[in-house]
Amino acid sequence: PKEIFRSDYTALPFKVSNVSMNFDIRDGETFIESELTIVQNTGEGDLVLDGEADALTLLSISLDGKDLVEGVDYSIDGDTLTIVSSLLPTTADGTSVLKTKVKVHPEKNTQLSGLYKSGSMYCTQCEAMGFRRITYYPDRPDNMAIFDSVRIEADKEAYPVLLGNGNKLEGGDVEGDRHYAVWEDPYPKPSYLFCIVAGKLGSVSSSYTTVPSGRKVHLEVYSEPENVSKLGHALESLKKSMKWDEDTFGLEYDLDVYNVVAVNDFNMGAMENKGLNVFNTAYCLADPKSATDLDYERIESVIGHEYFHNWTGNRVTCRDWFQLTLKEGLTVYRDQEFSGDMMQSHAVKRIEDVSSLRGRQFAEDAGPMSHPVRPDSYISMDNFYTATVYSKGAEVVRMYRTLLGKDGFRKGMDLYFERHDGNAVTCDDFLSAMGDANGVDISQFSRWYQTNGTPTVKYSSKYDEESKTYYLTLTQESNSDEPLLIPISVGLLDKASGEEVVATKVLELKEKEQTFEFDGLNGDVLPSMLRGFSAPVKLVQAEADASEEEDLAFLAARDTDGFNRWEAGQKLYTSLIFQTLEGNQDESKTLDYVEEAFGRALNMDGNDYSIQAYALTLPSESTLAEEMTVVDPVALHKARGDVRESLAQKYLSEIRAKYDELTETMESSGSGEDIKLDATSIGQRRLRNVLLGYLCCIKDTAEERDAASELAMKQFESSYGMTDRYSALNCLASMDGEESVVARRDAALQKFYDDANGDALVLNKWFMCQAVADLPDVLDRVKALVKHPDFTLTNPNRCSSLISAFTMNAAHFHAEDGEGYNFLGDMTAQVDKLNPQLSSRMGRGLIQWRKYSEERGALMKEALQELADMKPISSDLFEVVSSSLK
Ligand code: DPP
Ligand code: ZN
Repeated sequence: PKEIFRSDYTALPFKVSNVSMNFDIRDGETFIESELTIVQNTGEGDLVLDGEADALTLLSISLDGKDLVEGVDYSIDGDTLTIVSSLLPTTADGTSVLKTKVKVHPEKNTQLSGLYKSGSMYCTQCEAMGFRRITYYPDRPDNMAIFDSVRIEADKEAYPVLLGNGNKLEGGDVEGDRHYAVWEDPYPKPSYLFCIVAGKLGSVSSSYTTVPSGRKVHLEVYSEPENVSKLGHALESLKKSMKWDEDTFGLEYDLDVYNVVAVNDFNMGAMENKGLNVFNTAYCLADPKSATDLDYERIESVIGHEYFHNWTGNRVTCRDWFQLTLKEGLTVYRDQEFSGDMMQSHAVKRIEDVSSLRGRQFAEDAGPMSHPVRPDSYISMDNFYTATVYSKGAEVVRMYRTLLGKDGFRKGMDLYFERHDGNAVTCDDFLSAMGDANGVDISQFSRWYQTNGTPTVKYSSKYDEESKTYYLTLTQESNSDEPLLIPISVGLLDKASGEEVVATKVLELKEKEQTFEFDGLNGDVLPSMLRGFSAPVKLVQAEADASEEEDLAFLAARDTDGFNRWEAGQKLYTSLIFQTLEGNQDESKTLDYVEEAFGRALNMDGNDYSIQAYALTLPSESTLAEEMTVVDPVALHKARGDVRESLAQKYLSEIRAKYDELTETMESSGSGEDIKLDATSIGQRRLRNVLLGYLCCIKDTAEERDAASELAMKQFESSYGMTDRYSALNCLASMDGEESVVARRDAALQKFYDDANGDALVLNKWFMCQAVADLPDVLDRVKALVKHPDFTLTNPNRCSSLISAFTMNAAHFHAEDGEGYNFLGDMTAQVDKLNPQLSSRMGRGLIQWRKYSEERGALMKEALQELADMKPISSDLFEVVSSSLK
């Protein structure tokens, strides 16, 4: 496998300006003709077309009407086809027309890249490098071409719907019970945004009129016919996204049609193909009986994400794949803001996003696959659709917003589009637009693009009584030799009164060390640091002082910043969990502070139910693991569980009273079949399920186990909506012991399975809740489920819902005998033969071996080595595995 470097970028000598294609879809094979108009770009070099040898059979090739001869006019070497440059245009305005015809086998394409078959439909996935599995082409994003005409022909009865990018030009019948459609996309686009779909599809449709242009856009969301009743939420979310982008960034949609197709077998969440998005069914289909609140929220945010790509990604795209964060970081930032607006709570959204960043991206950045948001090299680009490029990339964009302010950020966005619409550009271009639009030099900020790892910011402070001045000293440490530009949002609270005396202020940390002064104060203050998590860093107090936890307790109660109130509580929980882990909890006052914070959260007034739920939730094991030098997942799981149980015991009656009160409120507001999706209803369910979790973690005695399983069973049986039902099932799935308890667990699992009635997304949930269950024999259960008739390795959702879910079940996956590692290794090896994008994701479960004890690390390495020695191995998996064995 070959490593590609960012520094090696060169512009194309020749490029394709216009494309016409014809897809002739037949049973078992599809014939694809392409007509490419070739023009000079730099003119220096050969015309090299990408075409994957394993996928394409070349049937004919001609240039300007003349058949080309292999070895004379062109040559094929591995996955490229090179045309002798003397045959090509010699002037800047000359053109040549290259025609090729290839044959592909979509039915056999288990990689789900290029043209493939999912269930009864044909669809394509071209990002990042799938188009080279469809035809010979300069398959890189800086070749933006106009696809004048894409004709699709197929059997009329089996594939009545034929879709392409852009607008439909014409359609009609063809001899032999076949039919065709021709699509045209007037906007220049890179090949990764190409898409066709053919299938027997149902749909829902609507329209949206853009503002201010008044363009009437036809919106249509498609799926297999049996799922049509679950498409409404996606359609509504699309309209909300369109309006939000107009209101927030002045960006309008630019075609007359916007189609979305839900596909069951899909490697990603969704794909922003121009005018024809393809969605993983898990991010598109929803009804109250099958989808949780989280599913609904995720659909809205991913619909938003793909829609927002139309400007940040499609109209302005990436010059090369190293720039992926240019479109993904920016678009994730946009979808986060959209969701925050839709939820009417940016604090809730921020808590969720930061939790995910810490739980996933921080770990990635500390491991062998650590890379800057703009990587310097790759073997397989598919491996760089990472938490770093996406989530940390979004944090990088958020920092521009924090540094430049709302209006400054908008000015930067406007200039970015003004300069680059229709072009393929770089992260540097984005930075320049942000700086130039605001007349500021932010070149120092570019270091964020080239620095991997999570920086640490340390702070220390002192208050000078005499001058009534507070001095805050910040230092930074990172993998960058030169200091980063880090926005640190700070507020100050008066220690005596608890009032906020300095409102949120953005400090620009530009040096390795810097002291900021706040004068005119009335007395000593407490800083509320890094408000709203203003930078993706680890914040630590320089000298831990005796009052640190007292200060956290104060902030957990008094901070005016919703995110930081939550954060202070999380730090207290973390401290208690680590003390429990180390067995030295006794002398400290931490327990008092934690109980105080927990009790206060439990009795919070008002109806900010989601905030309340998150304030009562302990940090996840993956977030906690980030703070340990050597991770012992079994001990960590136990310590966290002990803290959880002790809180549940201490507050048992209050938790139960609150749970019952919420049950009553929800019933009287007419929950039943009418599942409401407003923030209050979602928050109530979220809180009640957190409380159920506490009530069900008390299970030391037979009576306690019986009571817990009875309560969970009651919720399971009485709830109509999936959120409450699935929460209850998750509690039940981890219950063990007496016959009555086991009987309830098994009955609930059976009922859930039966009620699913074959619904793929509900079955995924059924597999997942068993994979993450806290049962001593969970691995045996998972192995048995691999043999279940509904299990398959060919569907990424199904595979992940069992195998990847199990690897998240850290205490069991990391069992000391190493069986979890062997199991993952075996499964990964099998999947690698089918779908390398999926196997390389699975293989990541093993690569962090340096984080664990010597014994565990050695066992993980053994499993990795077996994968590394496998022949053949995909380059995707090879890159991941070898990175960690270096
Ligand atoms: N479809 C994926 C996304 O939207 C990759 N572009 O993030
Ligand atoms: Zn994206």
